[in-house]
Amino acid sequence: MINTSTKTKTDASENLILKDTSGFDAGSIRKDFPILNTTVHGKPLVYLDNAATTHKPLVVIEKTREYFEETNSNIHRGVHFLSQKATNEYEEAREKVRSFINAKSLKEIIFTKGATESINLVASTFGRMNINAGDEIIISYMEHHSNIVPWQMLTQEKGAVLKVVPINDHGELEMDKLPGLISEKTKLISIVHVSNSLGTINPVKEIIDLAHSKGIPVLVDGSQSIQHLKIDVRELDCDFFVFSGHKLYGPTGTGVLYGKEELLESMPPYQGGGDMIAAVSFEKTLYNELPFKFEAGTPNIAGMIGLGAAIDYVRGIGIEKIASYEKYLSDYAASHFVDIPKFRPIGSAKEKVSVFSFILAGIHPHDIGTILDFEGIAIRTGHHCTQPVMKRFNIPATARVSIAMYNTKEEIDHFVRAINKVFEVFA
Ligand code: C6P
Repeated sequence: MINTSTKTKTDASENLILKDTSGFDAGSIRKDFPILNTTVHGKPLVYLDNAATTHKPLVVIEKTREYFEETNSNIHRGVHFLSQKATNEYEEAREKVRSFINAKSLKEIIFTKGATESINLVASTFGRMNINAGDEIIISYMEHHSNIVPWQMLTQEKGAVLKVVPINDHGELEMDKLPGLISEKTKLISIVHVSNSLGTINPVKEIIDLAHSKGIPVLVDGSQSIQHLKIDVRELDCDFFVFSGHKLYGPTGTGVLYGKEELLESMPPYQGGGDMIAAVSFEKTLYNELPFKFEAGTPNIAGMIGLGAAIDYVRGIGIEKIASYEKYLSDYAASHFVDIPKFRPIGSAKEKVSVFSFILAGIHPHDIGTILDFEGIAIRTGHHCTQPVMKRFNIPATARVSIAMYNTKEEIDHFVRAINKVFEVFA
């Protein structure tokens, strides 16, 4: 199924897929993603909106279908065969996640419905327990709203203070400002690993080491790093790491909160309900052990099993191979984007993943997106849930191209040609 050798390939979007020279067989990979055969407005789909969500390989689609056809049952509560089968498959998915990010224990892997819920969980539990009036939380200018609003809600509730690490004109953190923002009142640093609107890879290890030297825990939002970089939570030594499964080729409605066991043990539950309890009476409830203490109610069983299949798929290819192909494609894209007239990149960090935000002077990003859509090209336009980034660059929105392992050089060429149509319309 997966073959990383160099070869020429064909499929329904054949005219967009030619021989690539990086040694990574994107053509073979594309065959695993049925949606890539879709046509949009009569044109082959060119999907360059992977930071919003990635498409799902057949193994993920088949795994979830197989679950509903052959297993479908509630977990952790049935003595019958199917319930135990569903429980086993669900817990196998947890082990796949654990091993993928190299967590120490299964107790450290909490399943959620996405990165947003994972951050809200930490804010509502760790945050409510540890942040008091006058305390400080540090985030950055390039956070996704889901790593701003929960902390804003918490600081407002507690009379605490939110401090923000600024970013420079390249869209990099101004790291020299961080030490000055830290004080003895700092109770948490919550920082994005890779920016969804700028593509910047932040030096999270450096931030974690600095924070730990002052006894401050760190949450890393890995929503845009998990699909591009090798993640080792023990090597990073982060206290919390969150991501969404749907950006890692898994189903929507799946997410992960990694937390160090001792921290998770110390935190109160998030939601109350079934499965998170050991014993309930009207007087008192004893909570379940980790990780179940944080997983109230019937979860997205099929989704998490699908995420397990997505992790198997990515591991089968190798995240390093994916990263090096994406780097090759990014370099190719960057070298062609500079030739586009009036092209202004937003985010030109030295360390970047395959995410390109840009504006074309005088043309609204929504118009760019709409015209490209008629060429079969899907990009995202808007503020990307990072309004402070837009404010920092004094723009209302950007157009964003985000590349995944199934994209090709020829798709980038097609995109560059299609941009000419935008200029024709606005001539
Ligand atoms: N970014 C994008 O198009 P959820 O919605 O919970 O799956 O992920 C939230 C989230 C958190 N952090 C970062 C860095 C993200 O990029 C996202 C989701 C999508 O850029 C949708 S706005």
